[in-house]
Amino acid sequence: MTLAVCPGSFDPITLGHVDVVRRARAMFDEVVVALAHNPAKRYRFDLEQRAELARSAVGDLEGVRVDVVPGLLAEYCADVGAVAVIKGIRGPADLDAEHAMALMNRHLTGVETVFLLGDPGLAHVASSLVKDVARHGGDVTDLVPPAVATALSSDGPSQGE
Ligand code: COD
Repeated sequence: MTLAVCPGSFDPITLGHVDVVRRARAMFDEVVVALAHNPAKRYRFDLEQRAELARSAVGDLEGVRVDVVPGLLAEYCADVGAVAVIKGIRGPADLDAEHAMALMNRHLTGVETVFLLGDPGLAHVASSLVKDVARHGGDVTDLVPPAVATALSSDGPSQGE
């Protein structure tokens, strides 16, 4: 049984994230969509909201579950017996940011990172841009799962990034 972890902020989960999760599931027996803390971000949705939106997006996928990382991602991966961290790469900027994290995670516990090139048709889909479009009244229904589109349209004033 092989288990992989797809970590992220998921603030909120987008169709770009879901595409990576689906493709990871095609390669591993089990996939955990793992909400972890990124200290560089201020979240619009709190942890429970982000987890709930992620569950609504991937809950129907067999072998996929949602969990919360309480601390270091590398330690979480060791605890759950993950063979790999999966990261989606939209372009060079993503790879640049992910490179050091992958090396650090391997340094910490030996966990390897597998990079999946994002679907080019979803390369423009970023949680931050989706929030900005929704904040200004734009249509995000073809960028995010339905529950996320609803949450973005009914959500209160933004707390920033
Ligand atoms: N297509 C393909 N991939 C995509 C797309 C898309 N349209 N959109 C996003 N992605 C990818 C991103 O490139 C990233 O790989 C992943 O999806 C998650 O993205 P985000 O933005 O939701 O999440 P991040 O980048 O904020 O997540 C950072 C973590 C929370 C994973 C990181 O900070 C972390 O590991 N924190 C835990 C504490 C820790 O261990 N720190 C030490 C790290 S070395």
